[in-house]
This record gives sequence, C-alpha cells and structure tokens, in this order.
Amino acid sequence: GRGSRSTQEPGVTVSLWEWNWRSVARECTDVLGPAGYDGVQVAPPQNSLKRTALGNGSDTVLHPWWEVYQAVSYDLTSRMGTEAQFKKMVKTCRRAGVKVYVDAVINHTTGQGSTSYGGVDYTPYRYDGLYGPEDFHAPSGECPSSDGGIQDFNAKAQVWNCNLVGLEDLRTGSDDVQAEIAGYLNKLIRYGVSGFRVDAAKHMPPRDLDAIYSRLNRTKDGVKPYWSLEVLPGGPGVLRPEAYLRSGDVLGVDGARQMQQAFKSYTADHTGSLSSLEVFGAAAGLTPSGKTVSFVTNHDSERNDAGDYLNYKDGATYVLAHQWLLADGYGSPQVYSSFAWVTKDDSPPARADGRITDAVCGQGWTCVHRDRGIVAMVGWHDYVGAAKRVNFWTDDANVVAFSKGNRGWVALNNGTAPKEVRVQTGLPGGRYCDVVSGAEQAGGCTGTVVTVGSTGFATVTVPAKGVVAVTRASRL
Ligand code: LM2
Ligand code: CA
Repeated sequence: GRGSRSTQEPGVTVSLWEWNWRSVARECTDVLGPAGYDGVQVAPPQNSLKRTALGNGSDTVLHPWWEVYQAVSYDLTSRMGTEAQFKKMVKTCRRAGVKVYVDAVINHTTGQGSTSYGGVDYTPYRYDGLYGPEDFHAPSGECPSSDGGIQDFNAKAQVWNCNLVGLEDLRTGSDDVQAEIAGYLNKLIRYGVSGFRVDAAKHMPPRDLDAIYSRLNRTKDGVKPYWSLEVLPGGPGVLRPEAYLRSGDVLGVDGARQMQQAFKSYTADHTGSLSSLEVFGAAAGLTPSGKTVSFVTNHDSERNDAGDYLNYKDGATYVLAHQWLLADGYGSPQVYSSFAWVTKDDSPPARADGRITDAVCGQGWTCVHRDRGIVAMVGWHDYVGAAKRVNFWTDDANVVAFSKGNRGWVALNNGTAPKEVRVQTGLPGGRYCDVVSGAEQAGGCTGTVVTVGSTGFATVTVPAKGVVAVTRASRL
C-alpha cells in the first residue's frame, strides 16, 4: 500500500516476467496503476546471449527464456526491446504511479555462444571494452573446484567463486567489476528504476553486495534503491537467506513452498489443507515479514521439476493462493504473471529472431494479475494495511476466516464445495459489500452482501475455491 509504508518498501508488486517493454508500459497505464499495484518487476534488461543454433540431444528451443540470464554487456538492447523503449516504459509506469524493479544479473556473464541481441560479439572471458579474464574468478585461479564450476553447493568458496551452471563468474570483490556493475545499475536508476531483484545473490558474498550497494545513487524518489536478494534456501550458515538479511531483503522461496503444501497437499485427491497456514511467516520459520518479498511462485519455481510450487496450471487454486497471500499480508506480496508453456525451456511468444512480441492476454500470456478477484484483494490489502490478523477461524480443513484489526474481514475456501460459516468479523454491525464478487454502485452492491450483527457475527457462504472480503469502507 502506498499510504503507510516508507518509499523504500515495494508494497504490492507484480512480476510481468519477460513481457516486452511496450507491453509493460501499456499495462502500467491501463491496468496496474488503476488496480493499485505499487510496482512492477521486469526481466533482466541488459544485453544477453542470442543463440544461433540448437545444442544437442533434447535441446529443441532455439531461444529459451533463459537467454536473458546470460549477460553480454550492459547496453539495454534485449529480447524485450530497445534502450529507448525501456526508458519510455519506466517513465510511463512512474507516471501511472507504478514503480519499476529490475532483475539484475550481476554475478556472472554468459556461459555459451558468441552473439547477442545487442549485436556485441564475445569469446569466453572476453567482452570488449567491459571485462577480460582478470575480471573473472576461474581464470584468476580463485575458484577451488577441478573444472571451474560449482560442484558442491554447500561449500562457500565454490558457491561464491565458481561458475554457476557454466556462467562466467565475475570477481565481484574487485574494484573494477564493482564499478562496472554499479555503473549499470546507476544508469537504470537514472532512467527512473526504483530497485532491484539481485539474481544469484547467494553466489556473491554479502560484503560484495554491500560494496556494490554502497555505490548506488538515490532513486528519483530521493531514497536508496530497494534491494531484494535471491538467496535460495538450504545449505549451511553463511549460505542461508538469514545470513543475507543484513545486506537486503530476500526472496521468500520457502513461503512459496509452504503455500503449495497447504493449498495442494500430497493426498491422492489433492484437496489441500488451507487451515495449515494459520501459522505462517516468521512463526513458521520464514524470514521476517518486513524483510521478505513473498510470492506464490516465480519463473524458476513455476518450472520446478518436482512440482513443488503452484503455477498458473493450477487454475482456481493458483488464483486463490495469490488472494490468500494478499489477505494474510506476510512480506511484500508479488503477483507472478507471465507466459504459458509446455516444456521447461519454452520461449515466450516471440519472433523467429527471439524478440518477444506484445503481450496479449489469453494468447500465450496468462495475465493472472488482471484477475478480478486478485485485483480486489490488492485493494483490500492496501486498505487494511498493517493491521493485525485477529478473529482467526477455521473448519480445520480448507476454510479460514479472519479480520485485520477492525479494518476488514475475509474468508477463503480452498474446498470444492461452497461452505456456510458463522464467524466473528470484528466489524461494527451493518451491511457490507463483498469487494471480490462485486462492488458498490449507487449506494447498492453488485455482489454478495455480508450482514454483520450487533455483536460482530455474520453468517456467510464462502464459494468453492473462492473468497469473500469486506472492509469498513465497503459498508453500505
Ligand atoms: C538464477 N538465479 O540465481 C535465475 O533465477 C535462474 O533462472 C538462472 O538460471 C540462474 N540463476 C542464472 O542466472 C537459468 C536457467 C538455466 C540456464 C541459466 C542461464 O534455469 O537452465 O542455464 O538461466 O541461461 C543454461 C542451460 C545450462 C547451461 C547454461 C550455461 O540450461 O545447461 O549450463 O545455460 O550455458 C551448461
Ligand atoms: Ca559469484
């Protein structure tokens, strides 16, 4: 929410992952701003690998989505558009009241190929006018593994200094490299960017991240940029997300995992157990709410081989999980919205040359962030603000209901049948308009009306895989 938070916190954001710049700009004006999204996170905008031929074996996609994670230079010609289009997008989004956060690939450069979207050619460890072998750990003899790659993901010298899946690992501790990276990020800040998702942050020591951050300028809003670190869970002490909390916020991967476990349990009928999320956030072993970007899934987890995370293919359950996260309010919630895919490597809709085409909802793009029920909960989240969760009620299966202080009340049903509940709403007696099924119109309500008695109790039917949500402001 814009209201109570400091400008450094992102509020509710949406990841329009691999949307091209033209489409992000249009979406900021037409949808994100009006819907109350505080920010948008975009895919890595730096010049990247552009493959010219298929590899061998199972390699069938010439321009997989992951080309953009192989940096070639810090020019902003990418699969998503030109530097001019990027600049214009940031300006347009800011004008619509939507801040822009950039996925920053700074731990490494590329690991294959020789040509790029920006037209810059390179050979291993040589990027003309940018980096040479002396700027990388492996050729400098600073990676202790036998082949220059990370073999042991629990050994910090390898995790920090060796090549992650063959990607050439930058000497982020060096002054020269830090200057190049900060130059890139400061250019983005100059264009109006508000902060960064730091890709592969686990593969850089906190001290390197701190040194780079200290070189960053203030944003157009006069504050230091938001800095969220991708530190995957697991591993020993220094490699855990908790070890990076002093250097920035972290991505809430474990929370996404817990949501999948609750919404879609491992039982044969996959009915889930939403009531299990009564304990969530720090009390459930997650990183502190004020230091975490929370989400249902992201571009990596949605492709998880083991199916450990929800994705758009979960349909109504996926939408409901987003609504639950917005209702609960743990972390800074980020809605994930990208393209439909069949195989893991699939490209987003693109021209034959790899350049991504305009996003059209329903035609390869899921547009889950436009879902009415999610947009309603973005507004609900904004309205209830930081009020405490109280009056928690559950049927111990798939229905939960709670209030946020005395600002609002919500009920969610992950079951496959509607459920009538009688619960304490924490609200003054009166008639309230459900913001999910309808809206107030000329003093009336186009959706479900929730009647709260003088003692605060209400009897409400919560739709299957659905939500009923009211606020003090939706009182009729
Ligand atoms: C990340 N965070 O730490 C990103 O969230 C993740 O999506 C990136 O991996 C990774 N780190 C590097 O930025 C993706 C993708 C990989 C892909 C890399 C680089 O998951 O499969 O690796 O991007 O494009 C690909 C090939 C891999 C090959 C590598 C280098 O899949 O087999 O390794 O390129 O050529 C030999
Ligand atoms: Ca590294």
